[in-house]
Formats: sequence, C-alpha cells, structure tokens
Amino acid sequence: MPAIRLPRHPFLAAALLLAACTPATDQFTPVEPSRAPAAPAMDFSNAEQRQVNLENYEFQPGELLLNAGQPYRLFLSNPSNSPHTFVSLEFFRAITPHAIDGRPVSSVERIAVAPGQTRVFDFVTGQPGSFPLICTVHEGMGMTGLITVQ
Ligand SMILES: [Cu+2]
Repeated sequence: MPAIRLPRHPFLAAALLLAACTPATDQFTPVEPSRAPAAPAMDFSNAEQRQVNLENYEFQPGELLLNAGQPYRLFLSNPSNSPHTFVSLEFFRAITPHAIDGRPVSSVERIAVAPGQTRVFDFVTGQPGSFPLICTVHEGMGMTGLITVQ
C-alpha cells in the first residue's frame, strides 16, 4: 500500500485528515479549518443559573454552591456605587470558561463589574473543591467569599 502523501500546507493536511475521518457522503462538503470551531458551541441558555451580587462590601451570597462537571450561567450584578471584581484564580483554573457577556473566552483572570452593571459568565465546573473568592479592590475591607464545588 503506497504511503499517503499529505500536502505541506497544515490546513490542507488537516482538511484531508478531517475528510478521511468523515463518513462518506454523496456530496463533498468543503472544510474551512481556519473557521471551524475547536469544539461545538454550547448553548448555556438552559444551563443552571446562579446570581451573585457584588455589594459594599460583600458578596451576596457569600458562598456559592455548585455541582461538579455541570454547565452554569452566573449573573454577577453590582447594585452599589463602587466598582467591584469577582476573582477566584483557583476556581478559574479548575473550570472550563466558555463566555463572558456572550463573548467566547478561553481563560479568565478577573471579572470586573462596574456600578449598575450585570455580567454574564458561562462555564462548566470541574472537580469538587473549595475556592476562595475575593474582590481585588476591597479584599482588605473583608470583601471575600467562597465557591464550593461538590
Ligand atoms: Cu469590591
């Protein structure tokens, strides 16, 4: 059996490999690797929803309880007159972030919420664990919380 020669262009090679792995159809559908998403887009409109308010100077509720391996849509609202942030680096590393305000994200370090603003964070939880939560602006004033994934 002759060796299969792949084109030098990586996109063409990927397209050929994809085509080879796709069940045969009567019509060849061109693949555009540069536009093909890495994973199918997830619809979070039916995901379980949670709400956390960022107030002066506490998270409400102070503890967020989530289940492992599940999609969530988290609403972060700031009804106060001060800017706040939602930061939990260990939690952000343990989850699979999908989108903030509908815009796809692959990683998250900090979610800032301006006075009067609500941000929408879509993600899938990972393994169980307890993750400290802080507002980086007011941590010194005790604006801390906890995210528990069980
Ligand atoms: Cu704050």
